[in-house]
Amino acid sequence: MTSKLWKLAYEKGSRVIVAFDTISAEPDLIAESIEEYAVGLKIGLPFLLRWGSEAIRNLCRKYGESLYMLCDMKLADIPYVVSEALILIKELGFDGAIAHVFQGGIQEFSKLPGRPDLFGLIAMSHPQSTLIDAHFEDLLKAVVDAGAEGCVVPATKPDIIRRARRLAPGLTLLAPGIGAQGPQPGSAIGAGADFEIIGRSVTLSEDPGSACKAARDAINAIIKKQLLR
Ligand code: BMP
Repeated sequence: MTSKLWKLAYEKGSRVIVAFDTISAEPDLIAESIEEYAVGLKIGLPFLLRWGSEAIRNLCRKYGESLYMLCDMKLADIPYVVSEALILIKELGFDGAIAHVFQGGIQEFSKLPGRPDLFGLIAMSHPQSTLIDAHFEDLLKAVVDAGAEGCVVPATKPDIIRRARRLAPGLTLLAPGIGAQGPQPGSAIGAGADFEIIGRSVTLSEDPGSACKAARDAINAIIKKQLLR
């Protein structure tokens, strides 16, 4: 799976997934401005609580062809509840979902028929995530063994990205933490990630379209350099 994500990435020449958590304007306005430059849209819990599930359904309906729709509610529950949530996530129109791995049970909910693409979170970008980071190799193994499509790796910790890339060459690696959390666009791809997740530096920018385009171009310059190497 993840074929839609990769297909759109090649068609649009973009590895940018924009995170909608806190946004500075109507969702539709921002989605429209980044549609051309981003490959996907990641919707988080603050967005759901502020705008509601109908707004999400509308975004999926309107942008679901041109953008890969990724649901990020940080699922971390018993496999039965995660499975229920994954069914509803798919019904809303999402292509993929992020789930935590540390709670155990990914082997079970990854078997759910008709589920969205699954990205297991194996380490986090904030400095305090020491407990989860200490176990990232075990968590990565659980993701691979479960047959999930990919995992979330921290852009702020390139050594973890490099190690994950080496240990799991076939997984799609999504890296959040670009921009507002420090790292420059392109740095996570340079370390081995496949996609960069960018939130505030696009969504709170005065011109989200230009900010997204600039990130896309910076990432593409790094990819070009890698190809020429
Ligand atoms: P921002 O670029 O505004 O920091 O947003 C980053 C996004 O990536 C947020 O949606 C956040 O939930 C997510 N994220 C993260 O920042 N670090 C992680 O380790 C995992 C995430 O999913």
